[in-house]
Amino acid sequence: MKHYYHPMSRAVTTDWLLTELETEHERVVVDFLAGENNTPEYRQINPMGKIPALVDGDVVITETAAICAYLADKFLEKGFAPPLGSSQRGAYYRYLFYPGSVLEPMFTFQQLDGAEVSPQSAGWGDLERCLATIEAMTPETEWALGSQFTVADVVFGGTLDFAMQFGWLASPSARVAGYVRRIKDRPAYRQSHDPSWH
Ligand SMILES: N[C@@H](CCC(=O)N[C@@H](CS)C(=O)NCC(=O)O)C(=O)O
Repeated sequence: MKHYYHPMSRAVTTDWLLTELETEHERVVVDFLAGENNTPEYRQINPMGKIPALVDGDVVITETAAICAYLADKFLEKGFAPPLGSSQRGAYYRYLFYPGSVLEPMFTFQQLDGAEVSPQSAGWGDLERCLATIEAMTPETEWALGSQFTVADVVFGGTLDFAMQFGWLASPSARVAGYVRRIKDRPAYRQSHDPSWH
């Protein structure tokens, strides 16, 4: 495994977990302060240009919490995640998702006080990087993980659909628009988004 890392970054969290797991890996320092995250090679790994990233064979994982979840599952026997089916799974997911989706934006915005947010320190970077990442993560056919529709489509596709409806994603590419169309064509989607219900 290759861990793309910098000591002054969120990658210390993933480094910490790798250390707890006592697992062998290669540490690749990406000096984002010197712009090493902006090379085409690194953007291939993470179109967001963010660290950390973990490459395990063919598998590329970005986002601190996703990397931690992946490692916990890969080394399930080490006990860093409650087993599938355990009632603790609910609390576990909450601890994983709440920091990135709620705490980080809240703390970042409350620091602003009229100043502009720095794309280098804000986890969400900027619109341009997000659009490139959405493009890279959107499947050209079928679903996020291939032929099987999964929760990845419900969460990721559902967010894209929401963003289109609210005009946040004003000019989606044909690839994104096609994916959202496939999402909207699902009978369960239609049932739960039935306008007559309101
Ligand atoms: N949501 C991402 C955020 C990662 C992030 O913002 N990393 C910063 C360092 S702490 C970074 O790579 N900044 C470089 C840049 O955006 O140019 C995660 O949790 O992994």
